[in-house]
Amino acid sequence: MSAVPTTIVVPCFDEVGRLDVPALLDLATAAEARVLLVDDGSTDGTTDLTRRAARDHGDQFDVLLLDRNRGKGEAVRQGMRAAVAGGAVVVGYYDADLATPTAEMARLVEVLRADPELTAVLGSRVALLGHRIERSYARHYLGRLFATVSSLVLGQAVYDTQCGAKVFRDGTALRAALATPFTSRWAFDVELLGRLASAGADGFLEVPLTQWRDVGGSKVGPRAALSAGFDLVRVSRARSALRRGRP
Ligand SMILES: Nc1nc2c(ncn2[C@@H]2O[C@H](COP(=O)(O)OP(=O)(O)OP(=O)(O)O)[C@@H](O)[C@H]2O)c(=O)[nH]1
Ligand SMILES: [Mg+2]
Repeated sequence: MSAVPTTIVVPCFDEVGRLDVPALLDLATAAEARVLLVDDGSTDGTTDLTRRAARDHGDQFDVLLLDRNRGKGEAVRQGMRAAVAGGAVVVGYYDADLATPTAEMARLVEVLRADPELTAVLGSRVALLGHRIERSYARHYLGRLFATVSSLVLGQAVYDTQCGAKVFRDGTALRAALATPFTSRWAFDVELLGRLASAGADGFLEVPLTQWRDVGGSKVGPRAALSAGFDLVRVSRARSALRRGRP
């Protein structure tokens, strides 16, 4: 284990078909971190799987069970709060589908650990020459649109708000940002970045991933994409209200 206590939160909702325990063990080893599996009210056997993983590999895995499905944002928030309350100084989140390779997530953790000035390191899916970013055109362009509007909402340029691989440093800003539930279910990454900035955090860095691939079995369909759009409007309104000094 690294000298810097580190936890990677993995939100899991009905992931019995995709949750790869050996790969997550590799991640824990490579990132010198504990992996906190947050079971988001699963009904498909994920609960048994995560419990067994934590029992068999208690030196690397923990499990947090939410009583009912709360959505990815709340699962991540609860997991990150539990991690920092348990002493983690570096805390990240990572999608259970392994769309980001474990070695890439471990690299993001290393980048944050190596530079005390950094508060957040975000994986970014940029299709650069020599990188393998395998994403359908539809998802790519929807993602570009979402990120462009998000950048306007946040008032700073972010290339990829939605990548499910991000790492943060504990501090007053992070604790403030995680204190209350996000108002949006799908745009919570944007809301988290906005809250951190409002709490005075700086030191954000996007790191282009060298590999990323779309993994089948996503539960995010067209309806969710539409809700994410409405969520952004909500986040934008909440940020304006904050600037005007109203709750
Ligand atoms: N969709 C969904 N995911 C959840 C929920 N709660 C936790 N998760 C976790 O969030 C992560 C992302 O889920 P995916 O279905 O891959 O969705 P995504 O990566 O945002 O979208 P894709 O780009 O379509 O893969 C996984 O680790 C899920 O298990 C929930 O209520 N709904
Ligand atoms: Mg995914």
